[in-house]
Amino acid sequence: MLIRRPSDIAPSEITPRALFEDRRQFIRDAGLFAAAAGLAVTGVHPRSARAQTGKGFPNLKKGAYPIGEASTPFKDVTSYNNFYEFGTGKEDPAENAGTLKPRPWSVSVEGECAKPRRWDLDELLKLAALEERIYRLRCVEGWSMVIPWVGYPLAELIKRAEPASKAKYVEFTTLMDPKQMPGQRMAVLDWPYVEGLRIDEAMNPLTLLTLGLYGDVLPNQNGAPVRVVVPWKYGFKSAKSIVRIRFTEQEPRTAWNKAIASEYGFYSNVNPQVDHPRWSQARERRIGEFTKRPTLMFNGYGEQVASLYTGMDPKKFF
Ligand SMILES: Nc1nc2c(c(=O)[nH]1)N[C@H]1C(S)=C(S)[C@@H](COP(=O)(O)O)O[C@H]1N2
Ligand SMILES: [Mo]
Repeated sequence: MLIRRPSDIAPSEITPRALFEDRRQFIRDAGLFAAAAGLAVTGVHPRSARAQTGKGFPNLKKGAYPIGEASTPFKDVTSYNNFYEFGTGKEDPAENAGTLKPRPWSVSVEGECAKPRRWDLDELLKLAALEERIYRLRCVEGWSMVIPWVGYPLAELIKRAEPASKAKYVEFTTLMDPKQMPGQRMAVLDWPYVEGLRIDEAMNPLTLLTLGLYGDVLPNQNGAPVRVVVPWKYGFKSAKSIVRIRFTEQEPRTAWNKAIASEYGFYSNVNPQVDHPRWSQARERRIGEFTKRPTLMFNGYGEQVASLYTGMDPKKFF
């Protein structure tokens, strides 16, 4: 008997395959039960993708800034990752991130602001209307994806903290816990992973506080339960599994800048005209495609963000 009754099937068995086949609209239209009966026949899916609930987010708004490009398949989005806390290989995070416990979770918002406080994950999920934002993600190593994230502008959270005039930057810190993140036992980076933005970059409506992808919660390997996504910058600026957001007067010391300052600057805006010291950034390989495509200035988001850098030399502030 191949088809099991829906009650025998954990929701987590259903979602990845449904998503891999890009049948989300079908699920919405047909209802989850019908989809469950039809799709749960085979159980092949990436292991940590089970972190998805199968329930999805109700009332997801269609997001702003459509790009009119096909999303990278769910399977690639969740099995080809950079998340050095779980190993340095692209397949390592999907294999190893099962040790991360995304609940309970909270994010402390602190530093130069009038209203510092700790936000529980459930409070963050309710803070503002969740949208689906389909963004290009360009990795500094030369590959890219298109990912349907779920979240809302980080500005929604920032404004509630009432940043002080001294708050010139925002620092993001990933969880530090070698038990949950075994890669932190290796001195690849100076843990915890830290990233940062200028406060106007952090307040830009493109900058997304991200709580999901493909219509459901974030799989562990993609930075569960909450991360930042900054689509006009190289992927490493988008810190995963964050526990702290801090307003600072000084430019944050970021993990990659500390490791190799000559190669990874604070700004790291996607720019096909500014090469990495060891390779060109002019072209990129979209995961799933064979021929390389040209890399777009600001990853294609120049209209929204170019004005943030007026008068700054991109070769100096790389
Ligand atoms: N904490 C943490 N955040 C991280 C990384 C990491 O190693 N650790 N890798 C970055 C890099 S280099 C990229 S390209 C993106 C990849 O995000 P994705 O795996 O969800 O596509 O996450 C970024 N965020
Ligand atoms: Mo990256």
